Amino acid sequence: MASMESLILQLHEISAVKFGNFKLKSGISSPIYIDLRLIVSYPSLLRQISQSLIASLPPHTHYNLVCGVPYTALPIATSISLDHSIPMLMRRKEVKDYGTSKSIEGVFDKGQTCLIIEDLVTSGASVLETATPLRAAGVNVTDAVVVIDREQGGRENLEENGIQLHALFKLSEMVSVLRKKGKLEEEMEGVVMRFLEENRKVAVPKVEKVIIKALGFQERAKMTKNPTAKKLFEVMVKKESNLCLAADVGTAAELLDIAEKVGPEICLLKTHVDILPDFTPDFGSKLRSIAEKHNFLIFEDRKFADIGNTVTMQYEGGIYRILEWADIINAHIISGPGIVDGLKLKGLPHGRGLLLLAEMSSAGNLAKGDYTAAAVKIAEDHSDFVIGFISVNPASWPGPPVNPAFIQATPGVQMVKGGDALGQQYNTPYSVIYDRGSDIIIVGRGIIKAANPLETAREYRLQGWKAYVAKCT
Ligand code: S5P
Repeated sequence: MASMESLILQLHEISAVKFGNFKLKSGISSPIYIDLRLIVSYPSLLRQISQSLIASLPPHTHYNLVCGVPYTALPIATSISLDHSIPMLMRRKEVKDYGTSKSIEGVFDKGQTCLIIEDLVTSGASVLETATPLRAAGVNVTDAVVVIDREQGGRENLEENGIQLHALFKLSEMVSVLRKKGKLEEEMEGVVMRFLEENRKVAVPKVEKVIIKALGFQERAKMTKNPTAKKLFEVMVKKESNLCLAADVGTAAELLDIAEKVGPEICLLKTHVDILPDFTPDFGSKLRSIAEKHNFLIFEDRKFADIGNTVTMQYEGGIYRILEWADIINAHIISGPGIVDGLKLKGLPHGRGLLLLAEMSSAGNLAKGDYTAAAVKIAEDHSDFVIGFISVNPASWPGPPVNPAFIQATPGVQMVKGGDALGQQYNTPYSVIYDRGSDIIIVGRGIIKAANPLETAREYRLQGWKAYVAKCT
């Protein structure tokens, strides 16, 4: 197998790497230009690159099809296909309205997994342009392999869309090899490295929201770093339920009673433990045994809002000892990221998860715009502990799509749109899940005030699940 150094030198030798001032597809000017189209004229190098690409994949990488991003990667994909006897697919570049079968050439079955081959990744947009019609046709796309990673956000953008990027080498590695071998002046090396530093992140086009919507809970369970989030995704799939019951009843006894009744229908049970006049220290263990029996998780809607140091005590101590029994808690971000650090200090060692209030359901609330964006940023910075958001309309959030590892849970849900006398606003399960892009419906009075809570919970579960399934197909 050719070494990375040898490949880089050969690419330099054929002038596939140039230094100067160039305009890239993404619109930015670059002091370095890489043109791998040239490798079709050097069959030995083409073969060495193709073989090295496959050798660079982690051993567990699963795929039974390959597809090159047109046009530069087509010969590379062909070479891989021939060398490894892996069937190839081709995406037609000319077909703009993806989703029609005509955009993919080749034979495949739904559920097969396709490895995307690309020459160069900047923002990751080209890989996504190929992944989108493949996914729309029912082919899984989990990995992409690329000759050169320009290190400008492509890896992160692809990861957010459920694609792991593998690169033969990074642009910075290429530059330092060329410098070491005397092929690049020190000054130019500095210019290129500065450019890389200044252009770390290139945003990806918005169209990819479509992919996120289509991603199922099963796939998303694999993307999260948090064990509680993983479990929640798995419970949802197993029980075909994205229903969270807001168990806002008058006493602990009633709460345990409704948890026992409605347990089979829900993935999550939300408590406000401080409203229970008959709370006793064994409440947590009683609720946990019901949760284990019916396979749901427990979410204490404590809405922590203080500074980091205070919330550590509120989370662990007092009479409620929330840390002991609640799988999930939530917090406002009004006090800044320190609140997450504080809660994480206690929660992470127990494998617990945190939802951030990115939006609220009540009329006239202030959680919008920059505040919502700040919640997303804090969540990204703490994705080991933050498992998602309390949100109302995540589909309308500006900026790049939110990482699908995050779970969106939405309160203010009833069978008919409306509200209560104190500012609560309701949307229907279908609109919350399908139109507004949420994952979980949080339903309180819609169920607990119903004549038959069990039957009503079942109805909410079916409606919520139907909307989720519709969104994935
Ligand atoms: O913005 C919010 C956030 C939450 S967690 N709006 C909300 O209504 N909630 C909670 O969801 C609220 O505290 C209550 O427990 C539940 C909604 O209850 P319902 O009876 O209106 O369905």
